[in-house]
Amino acid sequence: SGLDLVIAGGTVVTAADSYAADIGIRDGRIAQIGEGLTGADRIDASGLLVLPGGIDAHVHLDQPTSDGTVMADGFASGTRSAAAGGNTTVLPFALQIKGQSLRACVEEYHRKAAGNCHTDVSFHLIVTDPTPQVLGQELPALVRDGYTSLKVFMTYDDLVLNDAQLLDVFEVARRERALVMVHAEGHDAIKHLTRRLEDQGRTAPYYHGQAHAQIAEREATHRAISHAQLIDVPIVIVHVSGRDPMEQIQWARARGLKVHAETCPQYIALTAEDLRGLNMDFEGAKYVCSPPPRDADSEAAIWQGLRDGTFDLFSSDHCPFRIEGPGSKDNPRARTSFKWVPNGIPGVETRLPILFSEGVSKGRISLQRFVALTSTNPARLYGLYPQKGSIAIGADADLTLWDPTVTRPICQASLNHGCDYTPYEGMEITGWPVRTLLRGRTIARDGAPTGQPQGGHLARAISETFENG
Ligand code: DUC
Ligand code: ZN
Ligand code: ZN
Ligand code: ZN
Repeated sequence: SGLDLVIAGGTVVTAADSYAADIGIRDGRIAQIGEGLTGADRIDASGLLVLPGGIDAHVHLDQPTSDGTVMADGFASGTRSAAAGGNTTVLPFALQIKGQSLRACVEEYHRKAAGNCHTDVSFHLIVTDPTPQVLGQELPALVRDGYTSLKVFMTYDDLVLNDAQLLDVFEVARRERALVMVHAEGHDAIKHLTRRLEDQGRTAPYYHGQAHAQIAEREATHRAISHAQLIDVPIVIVHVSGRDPMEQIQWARARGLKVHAETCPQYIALTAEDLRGLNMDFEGAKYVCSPPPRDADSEAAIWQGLRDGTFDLFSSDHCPFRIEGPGSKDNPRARTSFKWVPNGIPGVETRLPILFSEGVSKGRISLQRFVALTSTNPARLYGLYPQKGSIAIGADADLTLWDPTVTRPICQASLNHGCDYTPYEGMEITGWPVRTLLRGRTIARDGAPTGQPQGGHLARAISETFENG
């Protein structure tokens, strides 16, 4: 048969079904699916699920910050961590610094990634400076080169776009068929609440959660939706934290608008209470991310949305900062106010285990939904399907072998990221990845990365969301 490798005796799981079958791999692609296959090499997958490799469509690696803090993962450690956690592709961001050409920005991130990637990668652009040159020339050219998605921010002093700029970017995105991801939090409302809290001496990390109120997220979500409706362009609302912004997304969908939505592990596994730390102390900084985790009601809403299709995507929003040492969350200014605590938490390695354990093992979502949210939908929405995100003849042999029975806690000591803590320390997880294969080659086993970096950069097609309707 000329197969290089057979994954034998496992249960193949896709977004549509589950069935017992062997998978035959040749030249890094899936060449056969069937019974009794033989090849030069063989992996026994009996008792295991065989999933399309995880695609984490929202990770931050090696991004500079404006305040001297340092991201804890570059492309080497970030993609090692991703591989160990069952992922074969990650989509990090290429962050445009104001004044920088978008092309120069992309080339800089290619240099950072080159030779370091254990998974495949593909960059989303972050547009912070939508000059006529960027909108008229650079963005269209980059979309044609396979950078078919971009992110815009509605908050942060050095990233925020005003409404006029958002509309300008949406217009170009419509014309070029680029998918826009929106960070929807209202900048002025957050700044107002921050000042009030600081005036009252409420400066502990806990108050980050109050400053980044869900109302501000809801308002910005609706504003983004309205602007997208004016321009008639699809958007993705990323890192949706709770019930209020979800209602805006459902409102839009009920009117036939193409508003896609992403949520993240922190909104099902953490709450605002975690930001209290031990006793309103700096320990709470371990959980500071934006939007912040909410309450039990929002968590229930998120689960409902994961089930009913409100959410297309479940991504990590991996944005790691160490909790100790130079460049970490714990810096002198951060001790004076929550507003200086860098926003972000690690999660690329724990995303799949958390959703599997809390979702599939606890009976909240089906295996098919798990695969759709973590691999197939991100591939479809971001122009990687069917090369990625599927188990089908001709697809890349990106596979994750999963043991649904093993139970052990999440533990920082066994993670591969560059961060010095996990916000999920001690969380009991049932169901772990045991082997990750990228184009037929093993890149991780039993939670440990293996071998040299073999990942490459993927030029992406136009998002499927532009194809129909
Ligand atoms: N937005 C993100 O997408 N990640 C981390 C912080 C933020 O504001
Ligand atoms: Zn964001
Ligand atoms: Zn993010
Ligand atoms: Zn531990």
